[in-house]
Amino acid sequence: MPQPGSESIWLWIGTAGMTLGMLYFIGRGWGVRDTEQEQFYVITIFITAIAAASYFSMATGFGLTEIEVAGDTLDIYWARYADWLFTTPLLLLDLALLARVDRNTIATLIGLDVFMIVTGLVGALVTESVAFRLAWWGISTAALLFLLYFLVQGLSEMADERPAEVNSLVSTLQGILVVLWIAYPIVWIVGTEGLGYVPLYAETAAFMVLDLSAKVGFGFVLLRSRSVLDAATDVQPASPTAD
Ligand code: RET
Repeated sequence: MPQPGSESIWLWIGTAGMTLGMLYFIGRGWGVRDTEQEQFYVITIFITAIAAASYFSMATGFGLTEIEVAGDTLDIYWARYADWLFTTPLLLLDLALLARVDRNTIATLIGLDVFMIVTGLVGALVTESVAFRLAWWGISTAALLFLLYFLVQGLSEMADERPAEVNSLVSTLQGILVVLWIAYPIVWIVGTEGLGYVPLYAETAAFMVLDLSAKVGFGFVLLRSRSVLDAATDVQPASPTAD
């Protein structure tokens, strides 16, 4: 089994950050009794738990493999994709449930998301040629762009029907998600999986910062305000004259 190099420092920081995030969300969710609110805690706790396990597997070398491409040896952290395969649909579900988007939109988003991660993994593991790797990156990035388009469109359709403070939380989370998710294919293409402009050490640091922001940062913003979650899970549709 190949062992991580000096980049393991970032993987250990990732393990610690995800674990602390998970414990924080467990602590915050402890007293919550409302079943609809509980689902946001359960989803967000699972997101950080899966990521903590994935980071631990990468830091200890289990989540790492080596491949040969055009005479070069590449270190591929495959465990990232295993993590993302489960956690990115859960992140979308968090946001979709908050905005109460319809089932078809949720299914479309999750379908595109799984397609994006699986084609990204294929791109990372292809050994025949660099051109084929880049082609898979293009396929995966196309899926991401469709996903973001349907997300923004689906959320804006729901916007009018939700209380104002819920709308504002949804749009903050949407902004965080769009900006962070677009950075992933950029790090991949400039990093060791793609064109190799950025070494593995810096790439691992960049993914760690992105992962912590997209999971712990996102979860923190989502679960920070009880009153907004109360409004989001209120069965009464909001009316502008209610108070
Ligand atoms: C890959 C491969 C290259 C093309 C694209 C990718 C997109 C990855 C994304 C990952 C998001 C991860 C999150 C993790 C949370 O911690 C797979 C790098 C488009 C969008 C949000």
